Amino acid sequence: MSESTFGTFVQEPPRLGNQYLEDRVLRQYLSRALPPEVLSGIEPELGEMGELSGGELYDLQLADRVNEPRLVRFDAWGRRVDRIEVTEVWRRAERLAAEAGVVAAAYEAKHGRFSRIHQFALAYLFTPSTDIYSCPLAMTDGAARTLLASGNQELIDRAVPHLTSRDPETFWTSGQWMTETTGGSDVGRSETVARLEDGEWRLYGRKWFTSAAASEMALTLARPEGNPDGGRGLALFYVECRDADGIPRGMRIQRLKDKLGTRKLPTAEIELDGTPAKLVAGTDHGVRNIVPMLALTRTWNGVSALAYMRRGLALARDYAARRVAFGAPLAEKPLHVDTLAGLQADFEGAFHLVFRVVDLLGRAEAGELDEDGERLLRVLTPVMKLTSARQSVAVTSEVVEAFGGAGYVEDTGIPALLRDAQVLSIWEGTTNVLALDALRALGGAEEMAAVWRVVEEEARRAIEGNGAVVEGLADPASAALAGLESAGIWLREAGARGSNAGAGGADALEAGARRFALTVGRCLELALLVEQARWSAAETDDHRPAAAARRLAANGVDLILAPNPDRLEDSRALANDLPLDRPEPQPAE
Ligand code: MFK
Repeated sequence: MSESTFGTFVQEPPRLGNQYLEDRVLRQYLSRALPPEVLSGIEPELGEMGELSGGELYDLQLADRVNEPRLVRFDAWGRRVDRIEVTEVWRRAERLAAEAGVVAAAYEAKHGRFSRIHQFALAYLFTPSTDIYSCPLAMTDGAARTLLASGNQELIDRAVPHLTSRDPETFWTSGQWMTETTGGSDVGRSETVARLEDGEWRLYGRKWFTSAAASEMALTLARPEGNPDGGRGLALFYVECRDADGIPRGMRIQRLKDKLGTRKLPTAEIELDGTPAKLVAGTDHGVRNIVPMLALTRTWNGVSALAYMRRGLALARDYAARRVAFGAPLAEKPLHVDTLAGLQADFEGAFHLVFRVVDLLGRAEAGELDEDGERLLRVLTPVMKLTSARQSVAVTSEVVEAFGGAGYVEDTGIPALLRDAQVLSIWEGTTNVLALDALRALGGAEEMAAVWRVVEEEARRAIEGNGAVVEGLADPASAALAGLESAGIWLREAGARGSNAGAGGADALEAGARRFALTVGRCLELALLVEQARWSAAETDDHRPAAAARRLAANGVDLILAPNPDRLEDSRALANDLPLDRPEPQPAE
């Protein structure tokens, strides 16, 4: 049979090179943020990780695409084993993560206050080619930090050397079991109880979303019998999940979740039925005691949000150079160019906000952050997490579209980017819960002004820097400051009304929290991008960060709508589709 002469065109797929060497944004940031001797010390590792990420690991990821983790409940002879079999990428990722020190680098602290930048640069390169293996690593990092903060020497000696090991044979990952059927956000409603039986704590309850359920240990919350309701009545517990034969200790894995994305990540429902556990830090205040873990996992979330944006844009950019339509490569088509430029600007802004938090975290851990720095880190952590996560979902959605129909087809590997990014705005606190956390971080009426001053000073520091003027940065700089000013006005006015809960003031404060937090996030992104743009223009004669700043300003950074009590009524009517009273006639101006 002769070959068909129809349909002979075959599109070349997008390709990736060394993901460190090709990443201008990361490399320029590191050149600015790190002393030259630190940069030259870590560059070989970053180059190796970049090579793996764009080469062998990426190929393996595509080849392993259809495999998913499996729960094996029984062995051949009927013994309940509840074993989770993970995918080939995960097995490779676990060894690589240990050997490359993707968690360990932060705890070895070879580079002092720059150690977190070192670690998270590795994590950022590792993440997009390892099928969300960053999830167990994030929780592992968070567990190590939480145990260290607890001062519980027995548990520190027992677990931290495993969590921070570079030896794959001794490396452990940790779970973080918080979510129950009663609430993923309102953790204080947890129903799991802890009973002291023969001098040992045992847990009884059901954990409804336990990510990376194949981990060796977990930190979890349970209510010691007799404790009051709410988060204060919970205690933080340490659990070693399996015995020497690999059988779960006093628990059953009921099933793995069938999720929209992160399908390589075994997320389980676990029934705790007498699980042996140890108290980490007293018999109450469990929510407060797990906070160090949340701060770390939220930072990992931001870094992962960047990693997904960067991977999507790298693929879309390469594809645009190969794909011809209407007589020219997409890379030459003005509308496609305009679309990619808008996405790149959002990515660059997010990059600098996330890495500013990483930088502050490293300084805090090295004991080099003053009180204002601590305030800034506290408030920027939720702001960074929620802003970058929303951007990652938006950017990866556009990346799918940038491939046309091919982006919608599974075996290109593109749809998984969007599906996996979608979780980033949900787990570790949804956008709305984190917006409320940002308000919590701003403190009560007295403290608010002091914390807000620190946020404004951060923007001014970034924008004004050494005072060097760079052509073309005046407009983005004023857009960032004007947006923050409008956020500050909102905060003062809504904050004042918020203290008057009887007049619906508290509702108005809560209703505006998301717009407020996103405005703060985007304005700080722009200010920090201006800072990078000034440095890049002066030190490397590279004017692309300045172009990104101009474009981010044009994308829009101010989402505040003037606080207006009537809007609450509008929202209630719209959200619940309820009748709305005719508005009172407004007096003529
Ligand atoms: C790739 C990246 C991977 C990331 C890993 C993904 C793994 C996925 C696993 C999960 O998703 S685990 C589930 C994650 N769940 C959450 O993040 C819960 C979201 N909900 C919240 O964050 C709520 O705001 C919270 C549970 C904290 C509310 O609980 P409560 O009991 O109503 O808290 P409350 O009373 O407001 O605060 C208790 C204490 O903690 C207070 O301190 P005090 O006791 O001293 O007064 C708070 O100030 C403090 N606190 C709360 N949040 C804080 C905080 N302190 C510092 N930072 C925070 N963020």
